[in-house]
This record gives sequence, structure tokens and C-alpha cells, in this order.
Amino acid sequence: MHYSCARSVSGLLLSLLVAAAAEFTATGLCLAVPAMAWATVITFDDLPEGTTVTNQYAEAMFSSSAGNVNSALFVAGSAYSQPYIICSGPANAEANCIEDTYIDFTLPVNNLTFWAILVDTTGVVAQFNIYENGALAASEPLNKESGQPLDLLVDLSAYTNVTRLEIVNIVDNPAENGIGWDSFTFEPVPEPGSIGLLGLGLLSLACWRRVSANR
Ligand SMILES: [Ca+2]
Ligand SMILES: [Ca+2]
Repeated sequence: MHYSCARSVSGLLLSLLVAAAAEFTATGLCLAVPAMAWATVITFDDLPEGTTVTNQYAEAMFSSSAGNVNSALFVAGSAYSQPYIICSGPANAEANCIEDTYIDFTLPVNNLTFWAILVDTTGVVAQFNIYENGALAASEPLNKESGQPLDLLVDLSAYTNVTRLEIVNIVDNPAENGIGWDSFTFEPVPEPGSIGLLGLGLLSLACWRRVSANR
């Protein structure tokens, strides 16, 4: 490869890496296991306990039905990220963890998974309304079978370009504090990255043509 071309290509690669690193640092994102490379994981563990969770994360906005909020709460537990989960409930009152949780993603996302925490009741215990590209695509039940653990991994990776998730109709033994949610994991549908890679590809092609022409 022509020297200046090689320098341009490596420079572009470097700026892409720096931009990606800056983005991850700025938003407090986590790189998960290699299979989930570039995934965003929202754990709520970086928030002070009791925080009302709304717009703290650039990738997603959290809300609830009128008069209710989601709060970062401590629950001693096992499978999810410690120490905090989110739980819904009336604003300015103790969370009952049975109100709605709505999540609006800043950019459409793929491979959405998260944890349902302390599911004590069996059967259909919640409903997920999944929006793709702004339109309701499906309503899926969370169905706990007898013998399953208290914390359940919810896998909505079958859906693509997810723009909104509504968690509604939560049913749980009132004595067992409803259901909490944690570790929302997803991959933003690539935009700047793919544009950058496209630019890299075009630059490489231009360099290859120039070097070929000079032979
Ligand atoms: Ca957590
Ligand atoms: Ca419960």
C-alpha cells in the first residue's frame, strides 16, 4: 500500500477507535463478554441508592405511568449486577415494584436482554410490549414456570430495531415486593460506526486504485 494511503487508513482506524473509546468513557458503558462485544449494559449500579431513574443514561430514557417512577434500589441477590436494580412505584412513596416501566431507546437497538428480579409468582407475571421502529410489534408474556429461579433472564433478541419497551401488567405476590429489573443489555443499531467503516473501505479502494494505476 502507498505510504500516504497507509497513513490515512491507519489514521482513520485510529480516530474510529479513539471515538469509540471516548463514547464508551463518556457514557459509562460497559463492554460485556466477547460474544456481546459493543453491547451497552445499563446496570444502575453507578447511581446513588433511591435515585429516580429517568434520563441518566444517554442510550435510554426510563419512565412509568402517571404518578409513578422507577427507582434504583438495593436488593440482595444473585444473578444480576450488584448492588442496584430498578423498581417501579408511586413517586415520593415506597416502591411497590408492580407499576409500569417504560424504556425509550435513543437509537433503535438489537439483541435486547435483561433480568426480571425476585419473581415469586408462577404463571404469567408481566407483559412486554415491544416497539420496532416506533410501531408496536408484539406483546410477549413473562411466564414463570414452577421450579424456575427467582431471577429470570428475559431474552427479546428476536426483535430488531427496538425503539421502546413497555413492561406492564405486573403480577406478583404482594407480600413479595413485586418484580424488579436489571442489566438492560442491547446493541444500538450501528450508525456512525458503519459510516466510518464504509469510509475506511472507500479510502482503501481509492488507495488500491491509485497504487495500481502507478504501476
Ligand atoms: Ca444492577
Ligand atoms: Ca417478588
